[in-house]
Amino acid sequence: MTKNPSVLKWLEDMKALVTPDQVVWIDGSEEQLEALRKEACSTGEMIKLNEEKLPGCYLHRTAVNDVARVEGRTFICARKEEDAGPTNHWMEPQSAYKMLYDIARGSYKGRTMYVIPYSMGPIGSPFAKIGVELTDSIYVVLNMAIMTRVGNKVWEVLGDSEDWVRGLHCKCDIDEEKRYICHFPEDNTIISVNSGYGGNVLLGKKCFALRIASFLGKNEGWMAEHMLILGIENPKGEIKYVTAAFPSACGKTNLAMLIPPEGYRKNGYKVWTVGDDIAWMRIGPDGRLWAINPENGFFGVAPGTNEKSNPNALHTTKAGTIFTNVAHNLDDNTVWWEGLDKNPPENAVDWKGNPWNGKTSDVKGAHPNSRFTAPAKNCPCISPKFDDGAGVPISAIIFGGRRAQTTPLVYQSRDWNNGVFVGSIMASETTAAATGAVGVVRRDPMAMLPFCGYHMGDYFKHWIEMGEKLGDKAPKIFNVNWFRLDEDGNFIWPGFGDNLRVLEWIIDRCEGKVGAEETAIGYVPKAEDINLEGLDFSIDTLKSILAVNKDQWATEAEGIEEFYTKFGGKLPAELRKELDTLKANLK
Ligand code: GTP
Ligand code: SPV
Ligand code: MN
Repeated sequence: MTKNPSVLKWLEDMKALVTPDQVVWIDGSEEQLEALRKEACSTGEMIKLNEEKLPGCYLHRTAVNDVARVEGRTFICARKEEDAGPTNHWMEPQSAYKMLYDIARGSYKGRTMYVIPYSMGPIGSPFAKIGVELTDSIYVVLNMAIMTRVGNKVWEVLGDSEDWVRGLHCKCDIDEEKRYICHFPEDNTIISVNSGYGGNVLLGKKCFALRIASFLGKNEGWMAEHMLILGIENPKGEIKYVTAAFPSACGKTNLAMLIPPEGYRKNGYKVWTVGDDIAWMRIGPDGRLWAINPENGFFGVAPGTNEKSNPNALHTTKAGTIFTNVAHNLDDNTVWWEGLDKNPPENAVDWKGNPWNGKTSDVKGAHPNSRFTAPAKNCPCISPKFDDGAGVPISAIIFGGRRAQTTPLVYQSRDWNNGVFVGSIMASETTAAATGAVGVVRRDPMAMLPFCGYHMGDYFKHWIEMGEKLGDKAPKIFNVNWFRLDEDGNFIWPGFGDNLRVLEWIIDRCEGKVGAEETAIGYVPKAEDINLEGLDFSIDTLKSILAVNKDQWATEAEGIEEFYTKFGGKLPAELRKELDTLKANLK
């Protein structure tokens, strides 16, 4: 398969450690993947779904204690503790290797080692990076084959280079007490043990494409971000691309696949999906910021996805998709989740594997973090630029989170550094995407709190420096909040497709076509500049969610002040200055 000495040496070492019965090289062929699907079905690891309704689709259930990322057990193993920074858990690398090897030793006994060569980014793109994942799970192989570009082509591109990321995954016995997701940025290495859940084990995704890649990006002068990428085509056929960073389960997939409201569709607006979770961005030959999506599929949240909220996502999951931890409808061998429709199946099995009647049961059929793994090419609005190794030029960067109050529907930063400040102070209510309490407001800078592979103070500095390099070609920076609640706890803004109304204002601002109101926090739209045509939504309500409440923001500023103390001397002076300006503005 490959004669790459660094790959072969590492493989020999890992084989000696985990002692598999056999080694299978994943070549990327459909025949091999099909044989693995059959094998997984024969052992019960996967269930083949109704071939007529869901061709090529499968259901998998993870262990009940293994349904989300585990931030408390995720480590950055830099040689110096300071390099992991105050927002990451740290372990000294030598003792981490020892502990992990002790857990991994002999764990493939009686099992098969699958060797997965994969490319993050279109193979051969100047943005792309290569990884090799070793796993004892067919489910991981099949998911990686959807989420990344796998197979022999990757070896060809790699040649004898030593520039690739090592990933060892051992399922072991899914023991929570021995679950570790460890990253060694200085060694380009990831080791994940005792889990079988996506974000912990699909090592190309969060582990490589964010934690390791953010570290590489800082050293090499590019950016790896937790961002969707989408293109907005106007009636003249011009396409502008934006990226958006929202924390986990805060609407990236939904915004990336947005269907314009009817009036916009009639006028010829279209939205093109380039990515739904991760963006790698570099300064292009023209001095602008260009982005690719390093992934090849979508690992999306199932609950809440329906014909109204996100028809494109739903359509994307109709073939070649692996569903994880959703309910199994036994009547027609299909799947169901909360929020799919108002007709839950009566004769079903819930995500835990127990018999389940959706009409009478008071427990959920699908886990709130149940997911679909679907090929990007299935998406009806996938961008023609999806496979373009040069990427797409970015006009605007949008930050956002889930805030019941305080943060307006949308505002624009004054300039790049103020925009970095806006990203650094992001806060959002926690979701089911990670284990732990749900609905607690926490600071999540740039939606990267769980994913930044080094000191977050250095990460802020890297953002500031990217802005210096980009100069007047830098994208404009905005913040959005679709999640303001009324007194009864209902979302005020309709969201989903109607978010295009806000994107239109953002694009118009980038082009200098529309004015704004300057406030203490930045530029807020004049209510009449947000197009409400065809929407049953009053301009007064709009004003209420555009308002900047100085008392709430004064409390916010105190919270930011406290949050910033974490970074000590590593907090860039530029951000300190931005906070002082905010406080002065609020006086
Ligand atoms: P990860 O894959 O975890 O990174 O999540 P994500 O950011 O892609 O989130 P996703 O688009 O899957 O949305 C998560 C949840 O937010 C779903 O339950 C959606 O229904 C809900 N959601 C998304 N967009 C909106 C919106 O505009 N308004 C409201 N109210 N809810 C939304
Ligand atoms: C997220 O949690 O942000 C996800 C899903 O996109 S996971 O792959 O689990 O990280
Ligand atoms: Mn995500």
